[in-house]
Amino acid sequence: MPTFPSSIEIVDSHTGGEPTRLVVDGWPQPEGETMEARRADLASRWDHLRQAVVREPRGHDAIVGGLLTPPVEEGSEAGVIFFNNASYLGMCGHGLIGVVRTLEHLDRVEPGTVRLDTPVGTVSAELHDDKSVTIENVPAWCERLDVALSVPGVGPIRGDIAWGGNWFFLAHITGIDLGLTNLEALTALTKKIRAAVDGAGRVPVTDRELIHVEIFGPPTRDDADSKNFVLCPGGDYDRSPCGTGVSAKLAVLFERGEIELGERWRQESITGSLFTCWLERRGDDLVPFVRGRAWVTGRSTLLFDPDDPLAGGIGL
Ligand code: PYC
Repeated sequence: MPTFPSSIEIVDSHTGGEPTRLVVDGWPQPEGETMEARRADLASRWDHLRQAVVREPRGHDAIVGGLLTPPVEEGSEAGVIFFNNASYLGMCGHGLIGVVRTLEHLDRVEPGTVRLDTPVGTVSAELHDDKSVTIENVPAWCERLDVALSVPGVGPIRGDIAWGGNWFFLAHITGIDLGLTNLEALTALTKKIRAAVDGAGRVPVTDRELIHVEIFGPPTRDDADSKNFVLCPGGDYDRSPCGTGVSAKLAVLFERGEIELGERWRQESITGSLFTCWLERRGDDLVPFVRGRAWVTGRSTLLFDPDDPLAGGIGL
């Protein structure tokens, strides 16, 4: 029988519309010398807490959760393991921006640089005086361009596979309305594409379930270069422009020779929020930078009554 603590302390925020729920106390710490080991320990021993914190009735499908841990690297402020209604994430761009604002809210950081350890590497972030945050993400790369896929109910399509802290399939689909009124069709289409990508075994097996699907189109804001729709692994869509998704997009644009190092790319989300992003080179690595804003929306105590049959959340 899974056991629950009597309470868990959380701070909620949103980054460009996408929620982050940071667990700051009450959750037994996972064991391990590395963040990857801690994520594996969390998944094997405390997965019921992941589900309880982000799923209904305490959460909802759009929430990305984060568990704050002690750091593993010298000079880091903390570690963070991101998760959602379906599984665990490598990195999370909007989530990291939310974590930095949350740490500021908790008086743990001030404007300046802060380093945070994640299961896929240490990420540096700059909290600016205007409260926006720039993250220096883990290196991004383009795995494969122009992958041909046959999508049942859609037909043949092409797309690129890239890593930006999570795996992404960037579908070449044009002429579809990227408006909030078209969410149902966008979700149905990207779910079909994801099933076809999974079925084709195009990404490393252990990460296959973490594939996100992105579609791009013309922006609606004058100050943006592109607008996107991003399907997350749990079946809901990203309300922000997706920090790891735009990192993957930059890697593809660079591979195609469509963007230069340092050149700004302004990515609009389906909700109209904006991230400003660019690439820099560090040795052989292409490092994406993503600047956006988050707002703290709540601070609460989740309660777990031993009598509650839904203490562990409602399954998918
Ligand atoms: O911002 O990287 C991101 C992200 C991943 C899933 C939801 N948001």
